[in-house]
Amino acid sequence: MTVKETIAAISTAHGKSAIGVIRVSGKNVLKIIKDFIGSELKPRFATNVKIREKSNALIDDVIVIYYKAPSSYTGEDMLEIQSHGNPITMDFILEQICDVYARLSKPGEFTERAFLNNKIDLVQAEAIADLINASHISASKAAMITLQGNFSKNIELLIEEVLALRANIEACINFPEDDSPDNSNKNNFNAINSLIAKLSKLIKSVDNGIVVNKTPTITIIGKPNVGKSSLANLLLGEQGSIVSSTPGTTRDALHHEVVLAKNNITIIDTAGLRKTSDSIELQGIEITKKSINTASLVLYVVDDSLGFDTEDKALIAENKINNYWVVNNKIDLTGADPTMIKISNVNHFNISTIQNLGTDNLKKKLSENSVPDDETTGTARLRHREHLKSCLENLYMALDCNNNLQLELVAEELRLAHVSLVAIMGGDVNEDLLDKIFSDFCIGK
Ligand SMILES: Nc1nc2c(ncn2[C@@H]2O[C@H](COP(=O)(O)OP(=O)(O)OP(=O)(O)O)[C@@H](O)[C@H]2O)c(=O)[nH]1
Ligand SMILES: [Mg+2]
Repeated sequence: MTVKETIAAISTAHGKSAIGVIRVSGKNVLKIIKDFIGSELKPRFATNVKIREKSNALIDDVIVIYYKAPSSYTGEDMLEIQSHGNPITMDFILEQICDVYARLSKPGEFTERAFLNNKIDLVQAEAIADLINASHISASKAAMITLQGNFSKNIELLIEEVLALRANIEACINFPEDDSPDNSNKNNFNAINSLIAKLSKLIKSVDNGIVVNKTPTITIIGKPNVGKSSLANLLLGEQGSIVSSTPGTTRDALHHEVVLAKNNITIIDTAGLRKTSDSIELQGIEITKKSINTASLVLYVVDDSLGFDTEDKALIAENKINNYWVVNNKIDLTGADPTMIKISNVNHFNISTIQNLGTDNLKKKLSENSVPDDETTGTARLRHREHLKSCLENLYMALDCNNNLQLELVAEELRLAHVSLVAIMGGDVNEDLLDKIFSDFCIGK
């Protein structure tokens, strides 16, 4: 365990609340308990104490808990002060601590210490951030699965297998006279192939883990003036986008954070798509295309009085939009029924944003379908995928070299495969990567 400077932070969100938590970690914790708290603390027991300033004036009546190293979140001595949740009181207590015993922590520094003190691996540290940032309950359940170490366990098993195979092959290179049957070309082939199969399966679950970890994004597109912004506002529940009868009102992509059936979702209202030579509109259309690429679902809005025509069909095909629903808006003008039907596996909704017709249908279906519900594989990140992909490439290379009876090269490819797997867990991690990962955390975590 490494002992470093003592750090302190307010771990609860800023603002007034019933209770707020101030956290301290490091070698000065015992000194803080003795001099500042002024009371003996039994580890892991909640103790009610009074916090006073130097002049002895009473500042707050709090609960304190001491976590003795290494049985703490960071692996160091830690202190948690549960004060009344007034930011002024909390800042005052924090200042008193930081004046003498500690410095303010950086974002994610408590978790970084947990990682550096081997309490958790890097995948688990990332899962803690995923848990805090989860935008829906499936994402938080998935983050918990990864935090429990399921994904790490799979990587560890792969590392063990790669190491065992490497050891066999290195032995065969160094002692060729020992013609052990374990090192036959066919056995190597089978072992590498089995690793490839396991890795490919893991990459699939990582893909799933990346999707569940992302905030679902619904991008609204369609021709000008069809009611895209009106639909965005309806889902948002307030006027987030300007609505006007002038075609081409929305020019940028407007991101709205919406809560749909207790899930946080991003709605992107766009300039839409259409054939034009106007340079500003062209820029808007480029932004629309980017928003289509990041969407988990596209809502293609049509003015029902004009109908879904060949141009709409062409725009969808040209932009390779696969996961989309059609929304026929303005049915108050056509008298169409506010129904939903499926045509060639695509949902078509008839609605009127102005008269609120069919909109509950659409909202209900969006709530049910816009959030991925397969949390079983845990959360994952692109970083994991990249390492697994390069590991897979090395294994395929190892297979080739094994077919060509180039054992030294097989050993080298397996070494590289091993390096990629270790990197996922945070082995040989450099400071830049640590900074990048932990700077995404909140202060006090
Ligand atoms: N009759 C009727 N008019 C509507 C409905 N929804 C929107 N509109 C009107 O259609 C016009 C365009 O609406 P917007 O929501 O600005 O359409 P848009 O697709 O965002 O338009 P651009 O941003 O210009 O591409 C406005 O005058 C709206 O009041 C509807 O359900 N029925
Ligand atoms: Mg608009």
